[in-house]
Amino acid sequence: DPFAGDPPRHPGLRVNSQKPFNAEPPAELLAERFLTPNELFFTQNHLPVPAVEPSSYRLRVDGPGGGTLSLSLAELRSRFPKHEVTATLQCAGNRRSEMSRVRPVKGLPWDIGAISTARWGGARLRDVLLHAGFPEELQGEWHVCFEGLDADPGGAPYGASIPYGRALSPAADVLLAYEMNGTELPRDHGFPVRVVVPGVVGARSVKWLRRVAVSPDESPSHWQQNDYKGFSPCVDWDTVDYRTAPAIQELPVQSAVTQPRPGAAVPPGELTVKGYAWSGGGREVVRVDVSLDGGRTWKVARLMGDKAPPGRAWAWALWELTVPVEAGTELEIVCKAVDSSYNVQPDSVAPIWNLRGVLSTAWHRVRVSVQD
Ligand SMILES: Nc1nc2c(c(=O)[nH]1)N[C@H]1C(S)=C(S)[C@@H](COP(=O)(O)O)O[C@H]1N2
Ligand SMILES: [Mo]
Repeated sequence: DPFAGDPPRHPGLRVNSQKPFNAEPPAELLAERFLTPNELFFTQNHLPVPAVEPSSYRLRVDGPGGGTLSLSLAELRSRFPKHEVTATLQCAGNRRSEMSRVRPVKGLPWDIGAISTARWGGARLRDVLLHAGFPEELQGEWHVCFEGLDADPGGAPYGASIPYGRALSPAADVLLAYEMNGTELPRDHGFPVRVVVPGVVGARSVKWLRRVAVSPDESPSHWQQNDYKGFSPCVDWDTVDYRTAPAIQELPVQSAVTQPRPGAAVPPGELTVKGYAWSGGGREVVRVDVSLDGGRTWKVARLMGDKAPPGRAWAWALWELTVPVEAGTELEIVCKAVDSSYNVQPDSVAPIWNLRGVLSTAWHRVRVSVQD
């Protein structure tokens, strides 16, 4: 069993697949803390978790002149200043289960929890690339490609890439992280070193990082080329051509209600609705609108959390709204967020349906009844 060496996990997680391990925190707990505790942070593994001996770990960085830089964990920690960033990671498949209710899609049935937030600590990718001899800027199209230590049975590693400009930009805060919420990275989250690309789809934040290379082409990995792309609702598995769509990088604006849960019976009196909202590319969430009547009338939720520097809102906003509710009524709670570019979420799922069930960002709807 290639998964026999996987680490133990928290029993409270909602498991979408055991081998490879894919799990999300229960929705009620998701927005209880601004920083998701490590053992509840959602996990998406495509392959078995590699066992890494920290003392023999080396990160290989292919330099510009054909040479390679090899860094031990101790060197990564000591040669580069430690930089800390609070960032939310979201899988492109978050909320996929709502999309499959419109029409079946291929992929794990994530509920609203394929998203979590941590304080990451590590070396800036920028500092490591500059140290390896790369320049601040390169003319033309270049990509920074990452490979993980996890590989499929044919030996192909997990891989992904990001544009060179993002990797080098001091304002983009891309990390080679070795700490998560003040402790070493847990095995499920990439021990000993992972990439963290704030504001970008989780798939590019490569875990168990073994190699960094700069290339005129995007990563040749299956997950860069033939997955994690969006298509029109008219495209099906007979007609899809993955070469025609760009790889997902920055994600669109997203929000969801974490409390109450669908189908709940809530007591009359004061009801507190809670949730999260986040947008990609460092775009701050500027407002969350909440409706209790399916979207006919709206109220503005209270946003919680610290204000981020402009264009660097990497972490989610948690929000709350307390409203009076009457016994015997049925509520259809809806939330929708607005980001700093005034991007909004689409009102329904069908027009954004896609065969892989990614980018599921329609208004989140939760039906509850008010009962004594
Ligand atoms: N090496 C490696 N990195 C990986 C993955 C993987 O399977 N292998 N999964 C990716 C995907 S699709 C996501 S959404 C994030 C999830 O990170 P997490 O498990 O720490 O939440 O890791 C990304 N990095
Ligand atoms: Mo993902």
